[in-house]
Amino acid sequence: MKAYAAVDLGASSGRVMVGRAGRDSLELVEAHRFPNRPVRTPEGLRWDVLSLYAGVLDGLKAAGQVDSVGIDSWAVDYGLLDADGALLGNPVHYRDARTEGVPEKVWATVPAAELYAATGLQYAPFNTLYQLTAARSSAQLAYAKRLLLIPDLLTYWLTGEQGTELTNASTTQLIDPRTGDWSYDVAERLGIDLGLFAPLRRPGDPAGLLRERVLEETGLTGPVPVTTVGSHDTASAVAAVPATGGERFAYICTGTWSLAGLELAAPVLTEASRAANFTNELGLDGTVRYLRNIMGLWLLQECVREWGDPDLGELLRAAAGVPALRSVVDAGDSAFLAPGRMPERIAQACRESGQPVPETPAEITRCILDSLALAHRRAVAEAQALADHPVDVVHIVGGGTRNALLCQLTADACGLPVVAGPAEAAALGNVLVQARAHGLVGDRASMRQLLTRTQPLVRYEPQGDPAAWRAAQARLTAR
Ligand code: LFR
Repeated sequence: MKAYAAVDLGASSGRVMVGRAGRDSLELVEAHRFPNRPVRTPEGLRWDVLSLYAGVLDGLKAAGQVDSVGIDSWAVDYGLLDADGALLGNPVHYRDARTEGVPEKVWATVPAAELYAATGLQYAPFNTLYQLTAARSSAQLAYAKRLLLIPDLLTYWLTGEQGTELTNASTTQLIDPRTGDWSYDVAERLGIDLGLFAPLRRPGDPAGLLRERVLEETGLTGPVPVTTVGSHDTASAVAAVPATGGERFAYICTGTWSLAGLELAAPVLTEASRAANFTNELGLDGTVRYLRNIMGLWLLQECVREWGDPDLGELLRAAAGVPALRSVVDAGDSAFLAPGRMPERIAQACRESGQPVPETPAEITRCILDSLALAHRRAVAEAQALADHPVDVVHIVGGGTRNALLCQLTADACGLPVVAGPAEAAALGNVLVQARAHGLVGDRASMRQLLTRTQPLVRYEPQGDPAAWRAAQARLTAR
């Protein structure tokens, strides 16, 4: 048995988990969880990356002696370093408003269709490419000698070594998904200096050893290697989809976001795929994560925050009692991206589309869950059609697996069986890639077999009237 520390940073909390893996066993224990509280400064919304780093150090201390450490987090965001390697300012949060109006400027130089053909990335205002364009004339960027994506920044602080992990780099919109290398032409036309990025590294590559100071701080005995994992949390989560061999599956990684799609051998770069706003992010072993970003449980998290944090279990029970599909909103709409006033914005969207306006927290919660299930249905159906890749089952992984109502509604909406679990997919994917790098598990398929043998999974069969979902979908698309 070996022990691996998986640092997994989400939009609202970070955690350090210890995974113990053997040839036929895999268990995960939480060593430390800490809040991730973005700060609204006079300049805009920022990540408190120092408090995250402190949380990582506390977590490693709580984890105790481990054989390796791996880090994953949300995508697209980065820190800039000066010539001495010191951080220039707090990393900007992807929900910050600085990219408003920027995509249009980018498309004036590289038309959106060309950008998609070259990078395969969905349109999302927060893609690193748009963030860098928004920052073009900032003093920070002028002084910057290095750009490190969030997990790479923390790895650098832990080990002193710099790199750019590929699965996360693929969310910058500066990578060609066919080659897994930089999209030199796009960068050049947009005046983005690729020299800012450290050399690419891949999941499984060594990322240095914990520095002396870190060993002192955490009480660990060196040498402790840091291993590159799928540092984009969604890449790690997809690696931990417990698909059985030969199964044709779609996946939905649920949490703050719902990322719904397929694991493919090659990107889909067609115009139809661009129009449907599917993304081709890179996964483990040269795979493509062909998926759509759906607003996810963010919609509910924001409402719950507004309602003063009521008991979630009770809220979900009450929502289960509300009549189904009375009103739905487009959970893929980036109008819901920014924080604040979420119940009001959802009510407004229902009002504008001539549907009954949900009023109580239970009604709004039901509206959100129905809308999410509907968005899941649409993404799963469209991904299959666009990639010509039919599936028989939908795997739900991540925090949303704890929401039984959402899982059942997703099965009903998709008209397919849903297998839910594991909840801590990103951390498990992180652990498994470390275990693989150290020779403990074999290929991707055997990683997944280990998950199916060791993790509790719940199966939901589709129920109810498929016509009701078709009608709700038609109501949304008619507008
Ligand atoms: C999920 C996620 C998504 C990415 C979004 C923003 O945590 O990583 O995959 O699109 O956050 O970075």
